[in-house]
Amino acid sequence: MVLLSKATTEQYSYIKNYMPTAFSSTIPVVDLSKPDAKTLIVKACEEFGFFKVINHGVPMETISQLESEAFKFFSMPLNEKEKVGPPKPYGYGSKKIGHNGDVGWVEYLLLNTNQEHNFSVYGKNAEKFRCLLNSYMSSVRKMACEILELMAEGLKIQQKNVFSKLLMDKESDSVFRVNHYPACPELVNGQNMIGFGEHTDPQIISLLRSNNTSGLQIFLRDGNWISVPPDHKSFFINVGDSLQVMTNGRFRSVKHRVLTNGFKSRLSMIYFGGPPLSEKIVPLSSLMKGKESLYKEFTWFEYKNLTYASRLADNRLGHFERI
Ligand code: GA4
Repeated sequence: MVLLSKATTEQYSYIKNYMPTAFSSTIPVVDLSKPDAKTLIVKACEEFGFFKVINHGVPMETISQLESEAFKFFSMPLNEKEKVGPPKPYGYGSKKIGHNGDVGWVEYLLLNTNQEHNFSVYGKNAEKFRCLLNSYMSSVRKMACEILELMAEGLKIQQKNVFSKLLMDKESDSVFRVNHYPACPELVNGQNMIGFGEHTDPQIISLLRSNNTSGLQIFLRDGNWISVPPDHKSFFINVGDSLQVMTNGRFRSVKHRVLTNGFKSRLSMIYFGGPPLSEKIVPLSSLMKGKESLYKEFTWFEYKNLTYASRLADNRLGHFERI
């Protein structure tokens, strides 16, 4: 990544009225190997839309090897990285996020989990990178399905695979993202720059892991941002907007953002589990029990189009709320 001059950094957002937040110890931790996992998952999704997972079953070996390949990719010269092509919709991006003017102190790779990419442009380690990505993505999708099935059980839904089948569908519109946040040399009046601005994820569920560098923050219902202590061995799970709708608002998608770190670079990898484009995103009838749907009907295709036409911080679900 090219270092930015002070003049350039002025275009970037800073945290307004930034108060250093203490690392939170309130983030729920779910041990997937324990019998109470399903109850804890439901509680965490209702209260935070966010939780940490341990005993997740993704081999640490795959994780560290992929992380090291990703670091190698991002250390290549910009013109080499740009050979991957722009992130429209999949490719390499730097500083610009989406297509509507959002920027952040970040460079990234966006990949579609179902498409074969042309890895020859990824430098001499292309084949290794491709294999590691494939095995990481299939382990993480397996974990995502396991979590979604525990959710269905915890919600006492008879059809255990009601959510997970959407990720298992061969048309599932899932995305994989690798974000690299270089240590940010520019601190203005002690304020950290935004790496990735606040937003909710539009899909069903997101599974994130990072190296041991802090930066991720989540927005609590009481109106406070809290910092998520980094933990390179665990995964962090976000409820996405589509799951909020499918549970008729019982689970809430979590607003989150990433701040840059002044000293260390942060590398995160996120699997966004999405449904097929034609899927209708509606509350599950078993969760309605005579209640009205809080949302107008839409397909994932319609929601995705709206997402890509919006700015990061926009309230996308607001367009579909019944008043
Ligand atoms: C947020 C979640 C995923 O990273 C993503 C992002 C997408 C992008 O980077 O192209 C978006 C963003 C995300 C929501 C609003 C739009 C689209 C950037 C942006 C400004 C890949 C996604 O699906 O939605």
